[in-house]
Order: sequence, then structure tokens, then C-alpha cells
Amino acid sequence: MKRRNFIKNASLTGVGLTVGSAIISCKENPSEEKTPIVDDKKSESNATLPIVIATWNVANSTAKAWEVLQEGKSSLDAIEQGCMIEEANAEGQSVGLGGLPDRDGNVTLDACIMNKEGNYGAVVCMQNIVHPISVARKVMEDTPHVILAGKGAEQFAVSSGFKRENLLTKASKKAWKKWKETSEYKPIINIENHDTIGMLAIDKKGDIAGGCTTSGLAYKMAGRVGDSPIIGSGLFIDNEVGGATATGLGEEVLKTVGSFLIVELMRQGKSPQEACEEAIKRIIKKSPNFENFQVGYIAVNKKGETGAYSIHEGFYTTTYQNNENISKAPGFYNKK
Ligand code: SD4
Repeated sequence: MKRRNFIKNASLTGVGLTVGSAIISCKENPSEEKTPIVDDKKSESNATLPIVIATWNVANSTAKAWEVLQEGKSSLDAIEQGCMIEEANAEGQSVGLGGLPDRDGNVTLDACIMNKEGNYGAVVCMQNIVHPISVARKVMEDTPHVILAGKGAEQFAVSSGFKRENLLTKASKKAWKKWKETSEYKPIINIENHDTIGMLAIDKKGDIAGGCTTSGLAYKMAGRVGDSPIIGSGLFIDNEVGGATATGLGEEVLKTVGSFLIVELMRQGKSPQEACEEAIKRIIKKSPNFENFQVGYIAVNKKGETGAYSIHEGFYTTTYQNNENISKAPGFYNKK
């Protein structure tokens, strides 16, 4: 479901409201329709493992990742299978199938994955393959490289058994045509229509992995690559410390190497929440036009404590922990 519709439905049905409590959860196997969103400015305190945390309201993806963790599988398997749910969702216009195209009408995908050993694989600007997260994993596991781009990434995917498919759905084509008629190129992100999945998971053994998958900035220039597939920017994992991942205007995340920064701040003793807030403040300090774009971060440390923060209101996270799959709105900087 699109985030905007979800918010509308949530407020119409009145789900997610209790007095004195900021969180309501859906126990086990939630459907996206039922997962409440609530404002919660507090940071997590009841940390337990395992855990899955993701950017945006992606309860079906976190539920899948959780299921994989419950089977005793690795956090890496959980990340891949969790991200695949949203990649295959044609309704979601930010990730995989159905993603909004670049300004020339081509859907180009970026994704990366990182494991507990600090190994990393990514594909950038890849077309015609529904599951870039899985191709990224294959780059990590089956090649001597860490990033494959464009045609090379697609060829590698096909030679690894992935099928070529048209990713541009009717709805996304229609949106692009409308954009072409009316818009000049102006990146307003996440305030509008972007829900990249960044996901972090810690398994029963206490090992962490992460992934990030996106169709990138809608109507971007051909060849544009954002932060999502770039190590240290869209994602960073350190099995001694924790992990972080980003969503929002990739150019700003790239310039501040945001996810690496958050992990290093946690290494120095900051909580995940403090680290996310500091990383957002770095962006704000460098970019006086922060009113015009959104960036959101999530982080988890080895204990399973989480943090999340964004520049503007409108960012959501989904966390599966203690058998509860919870979507909520974290704190944000720009109170206006
Ligand atoms: C990018 N960071 O390509 C991605 C877009 C995004 O939610 O996160 N959208 O810049």
C-alpha cells in the first residue's frame, strides 16, 4: 500500500491510539493493512534479539524477515527475503517492480547487501531484473568484485539465472507521462513519493546484516546513482557495533557518508538514537536548503537497541522485535 493511503486508512479507522502509550503492535504475521502507525518520540528501551528494523511502513517485508530469523536462519537470509517482498510488490513505486522510472522512462535499480564479516555486494543502475537485492548478494558471494553497474549487472544477473522482466508498470508509466507534461526536474523526495527499503537484522546468534534496495529518485537523470547501493552511505554494518541505513535524497547522504558515520558514532558510545540525530544534524549544517529535501536514518546496535530520525515529519519505520511488528513515526528535526 502507498504510504499516503496507509496513513489515510489508519486515521480513518482510528487504529494506533491508546492513552498513555505511544505504540500498538500487531502480534505475529501482521498484514500491512492492519499495522498501525503512531507517533513515538521515545527511543527503544526494551531491546531483545532477534530484531528486524526497516525504513518506512513495510510490515510485510519485516514479517518475512522475522519468519526467516525464527527458522534459525542467518540475518543475511532474512534481509534478502524481507527485501524481496517489497521488490516484487508492483504497487510500491519506489522499489523493484513498479518503481518510478528515470526521466527517460527507464526503471533503473540500485541495491546493496552487507554481511557480518563486513563483505558487501551491490548493483547500480540495473534494469529489467525484479530482485536487485539477490543480485547484490550474488555479486558479494560469487564474484571478486563488490559493485556491478548497468548492463554488466544485468548480464551477470541473467547469467546467474535471473529472468529479464519489464519493470515499468502501467501505473508508473502513467505517472511518468504526467510528470513529463507538467514538471521541470526538481527533486523533492520522501515528502512526496519515495519509500526505499533499508533493512537491518540481527539473528538468534547475534550476527547482523543489512540491505538497501530502491528504484532511486523518481525521474532522475539517466545514469544517476544514489546513496542506497553505496557502502557507508546508504548502508553500513559492523558486527562488533551495529548497523545503519538511510532513505531520502541520496546526494545528501552520500556527501556525509551517513550510515558509516552513525556506526562510528555508536562505536564511540552514542546510542543508536543519538547517532541518527547527529548524522541528520551534519546534513543540516552543510545544506542550508534542507527545507527542500528529506533524509531519514535508522540504526541498531548489537544489543538490539534502535534509533531513527529524519529531517522532516513524514518518515516511518517498521520494527519486528519481541514478536511484535510495529510501524511508527520517529522524531524529526524540522519542527518549524
Ligand atoms: C536515492 N536514497 O536514490 C534513495 C531514494 C530513497 O526513499 O531513499 N527514497 O537517493
